Amino acid sequence: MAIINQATKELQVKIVYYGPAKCGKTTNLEQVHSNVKVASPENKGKMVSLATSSDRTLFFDFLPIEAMAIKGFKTKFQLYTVPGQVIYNTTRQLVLRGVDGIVFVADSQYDKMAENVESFQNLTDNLKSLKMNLNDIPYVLQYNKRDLPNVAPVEYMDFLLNNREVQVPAFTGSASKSEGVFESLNMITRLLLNKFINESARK
Ligand SMILES: Nc1nc2c(ncn2[C@@H]2O[C@H](COP(=O)(O)OP(=O)(O)OP(=O)(O)O)[C@@H](O)[C@H]2O)c(=O)[nH]1
Ligand SMILES: [Mg+2]
Repeated sequence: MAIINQATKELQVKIVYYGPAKCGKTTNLEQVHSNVKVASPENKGKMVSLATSSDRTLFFDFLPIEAMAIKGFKTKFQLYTVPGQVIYNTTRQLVLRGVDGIVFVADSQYDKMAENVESFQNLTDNLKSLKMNLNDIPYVLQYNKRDLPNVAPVEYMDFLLNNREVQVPAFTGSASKSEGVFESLNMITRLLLNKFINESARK
């Protein structure tokens, strides 16, 4: 649930990057952190990462971004990644708490399809355990690592990961070259802000 502070006119939104181990979630946040354009430098938050020595996320990465004012509200996006390694499921559940929007990052390499599907299933299971449902949460898909030679066709990845009743926006990307990173982030923020505007219009 987005945090709306009527007193300070602030809207705080939590976006979680989810996906299997080494699919490129941390890389997405690093690219956003290096390339995001903000009105003034103090609007650019510090990126906090808790990683093992081999750069695997141990707990999560966190990057706050202050964005434009909308309907008189200052919007603050908090970007988080989960640790993709299967063993860290409790941490994934913790990071998912209070999530508003999700960028599901999939690894496009053919031999990662089973891990992608497993991670997507793990996402829906973890949301269920938090009494949330993916149908109610805006999310986008990012088919990452398209620069590698052994990638699966987009249609096949759509078939595996974007086969729910309502199809969601899916982007191809190479996060390490910053491709697809802002396309995914812009779309999820647009979906979230539309939801906020629609909900506040109904009140
Ligand atoms: N070739 C290629 N490599 C990438 C791409 N995106 C990320 N990588 C590399 O993949 C490796 C894993 O990336 P991370 O961003 O650490 O992956 P992660 O999803 O955060 O992994 P966990 O924290 O273990 O869940 C790193 O060596 C990245 O440089 C990409 O688009 N293409
Ligand atoms: Mg990581």
